[in-house]
Amino acid sequence: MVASNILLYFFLLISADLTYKNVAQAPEYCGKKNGYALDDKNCFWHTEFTSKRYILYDVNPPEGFNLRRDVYLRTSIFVRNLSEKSKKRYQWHLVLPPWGNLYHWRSTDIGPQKQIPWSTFFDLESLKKYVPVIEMHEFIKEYSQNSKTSAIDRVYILQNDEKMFETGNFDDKNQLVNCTPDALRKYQASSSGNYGAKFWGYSNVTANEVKCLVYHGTMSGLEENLYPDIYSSVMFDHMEIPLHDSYGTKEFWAARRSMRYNSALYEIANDFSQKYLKSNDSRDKTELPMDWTKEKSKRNALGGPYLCVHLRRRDFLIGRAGSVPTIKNAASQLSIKMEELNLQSIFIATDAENNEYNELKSLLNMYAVTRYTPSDSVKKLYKDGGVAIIDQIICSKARYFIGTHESTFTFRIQEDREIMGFPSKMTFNELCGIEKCKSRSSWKILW
Ligand SMILES: Nc1nc2c(ncn2[C@@H]2O[C@H](COP(=O)(O)OP(=O)(O)O)[C@@H](O)[C@H]2O)c(=O)[nH]1
Ligand SMILES: *[C@@H]1O[C@H](CO)[C@@H](O)[C@H](O)[C@H]1NC(C)=O
Ligand SMILES: *[C@@H]1O[C@H](CO)[C@@H](O)[C@H](O)[C@H]1NC(C)=O
Ligand SMILES: *[C@@H]1O[C@H](CO)[C@@H](O)[C@H](O)[C@H]1NC(C)=O
Ligand SMILES: [Mg+2]
Repeated sequence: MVASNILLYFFLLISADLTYKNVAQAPEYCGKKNGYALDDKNCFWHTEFTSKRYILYDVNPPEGFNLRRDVYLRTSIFVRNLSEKSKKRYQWHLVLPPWGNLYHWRSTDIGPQKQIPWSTFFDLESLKKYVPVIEMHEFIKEYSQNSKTSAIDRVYILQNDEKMFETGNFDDKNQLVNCTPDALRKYQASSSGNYGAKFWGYSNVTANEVKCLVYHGTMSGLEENLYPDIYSSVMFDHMEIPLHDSYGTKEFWAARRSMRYNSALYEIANDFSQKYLKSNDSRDKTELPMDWTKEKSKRNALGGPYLCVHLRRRDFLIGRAGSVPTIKNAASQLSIKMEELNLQSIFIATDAENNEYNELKSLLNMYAVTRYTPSDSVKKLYKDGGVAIIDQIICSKARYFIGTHESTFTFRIQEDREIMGFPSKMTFNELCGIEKCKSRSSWKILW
């Protein structure tokens, strides 16, 4: 075995693509003990010749875009911590799960909305200043090493502790359990014994092992499941389950500040608000340095001369009927605010049906009411996800923002306004629902 390993080592060394960096100094033996032949090529290559380690993750399918952004934050803080702790022994990389098939992405005239890379929505260079991230398509290329598939070493399907409420034991939990057929459905084993075929719809991504893990606790507790001497790639499904270690801390806000959008989306939003909302970054004091690490604490943002409302409808009308207003009631709340602020212009970000939007617009006909409607080419390029971000950017630069109770779409706008330095009272406002106004959260930025 050892002899064949050494031969294999020389073979790989000679044939190695020299652009592949981080080659380890000397081969020892492959540490894998879970049913791998010691000269397994993947094992040998991944764990012995490179210090690169990869964390992949996915989120419960029904979750929306803006909650997924929060799961990214938790995960990015976790991976950055791993890098710092491992002191260069391993180079941890966070693989960005492609975007696709979200419930709210309803447009059918722009082709399938799946396997969308993060660069469509976010600025990868900004993300990389916080933690090393790579897109899924880059991972596949890099990790397959000329073979036809990329096999993730181990996948954990995280599961809630269903018994927690019965037993009243709320201690942290990190326990392997047998997978039920239901949990495994997404990971059907193929004839070759590998799991796969359903990772974001990529037929060339598989997994060597799939484990079910009952988990209760914060992100940092996942570390004990990584075994970086054995595995070079570990994926966690249902990554929405582990909680923030440090919600609202400086660390949280640094990660959040690194989530700049694709610069093309800022340009589209700025063109629109210059044209229709008399907005101008330098006059409105909403400019930020190009590099988020150079940002400084401030509270003097003024914002363009318009009010933005995020009026969340659709599923909120059913699931949270009490905390959203009727259109008539929304109009009256908005008019009162407009008087108070002495503004003429309202920007409406909404997922409402056209008839509701038109009703609102006619009830507010004493003001200039606008919304953003994308051109065909913007929709084709940036999809429903990009159009929603354009709405968020425009709202983030309004003089006054008023959102919808418990909407993560609203929360992300509030965070962007905190980063830009608005006085908090111009940001943390919500429409009152049919029931009385609920108390609202205001998570202020820390520097
Ligand atoms: N363009 C646009 N889309 C919206 C708006 N409000 C909601 N949506 C869409 O509906 C989704 C709402 O889901 P999510 O992001 O989970 O936010 P939440 O459900 O409000 O917490 C967004 O991601 C958008 O796709 C809006 O004001 N403008
Ligand atoms: C990151 O490290 C800090 C400092 O050690 C710790 O307080 C925090 O809980 C860690 N967070 C995560 C997500 O690992
Ligand atoms: C993996 O599959 C995708 C399409 O599903 C394809 O675009 C990509 O080139 C494939 N990559 C490799 C390394 O085979
Ligand atoms: C924005 O405002 C600044 C300062 O008032 C001014 O110098 C600049 O020309 C304005 N830009 C546009 C595009 O109107
Ligand atoms: Mg949602």
